[in-house]
Amino acid sequence: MAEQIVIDPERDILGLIDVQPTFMPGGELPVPDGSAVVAAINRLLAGPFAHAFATQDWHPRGHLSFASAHPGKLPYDTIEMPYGAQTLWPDHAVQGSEGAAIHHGIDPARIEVVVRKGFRKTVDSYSAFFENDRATPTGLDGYLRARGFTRIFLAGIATDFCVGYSAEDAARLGYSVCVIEEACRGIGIPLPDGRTTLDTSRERLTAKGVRFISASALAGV
Ligand code: VGL
Ligand code: ZN
Repeated sequence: MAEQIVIDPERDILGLIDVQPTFMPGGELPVPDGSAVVAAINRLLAGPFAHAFATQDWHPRGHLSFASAHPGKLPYDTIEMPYGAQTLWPDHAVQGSEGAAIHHGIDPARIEVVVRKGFRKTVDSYSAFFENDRATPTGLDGYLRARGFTRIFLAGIATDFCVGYSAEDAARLGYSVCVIEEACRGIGIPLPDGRTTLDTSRERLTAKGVRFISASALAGV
């Protein structure tokens, strides 16, 4: 039998990244099959994890990651910001909008903290830990450390953006990190070399020690 991972309920936490209707079919920045994460996540929440955190992408109107804020630019174009390259997006996850809520189908019982990100108009924030300047903290690291968590299991949207950057930062901060494949969906922007952002993010993360696992590897799911 394949390796089974046994969850330690007091040291392991499930992180739900941007499980928001804005990123699902019918939303403003729809990720293919994005709604499928809801059922997969509820199975994890009903299973071995005792604790979960969630993130919410939470942008003010006119956020500088929106293509609409840059005349002549289109969604998925790239521009240079003071902190580096920034992909431009359709307007999405606007503070207080229905699409920015955590999907109402997610069982909220075990979500003990919600971290909002991307609320500064001039800086985007993909990661649950740092804004896209890779330096401004969201506070989540302090929270998780104070609670004694050492291993983070990630689920949500988008595998190649907010889940990926969260995983990378978590590994850099010293956590052991697993991405649960069935509980994530990605965008997959085509790149000039024929690969997509899903290919490059997986490669980058694997090199940093992040593991991509199946939910079936978790004992008790
Ligand atoms: C995301 C693009 C823009 C994500 C958020 O949740 O992956 N992607 N904002
Ligand atoms: Zn966003």
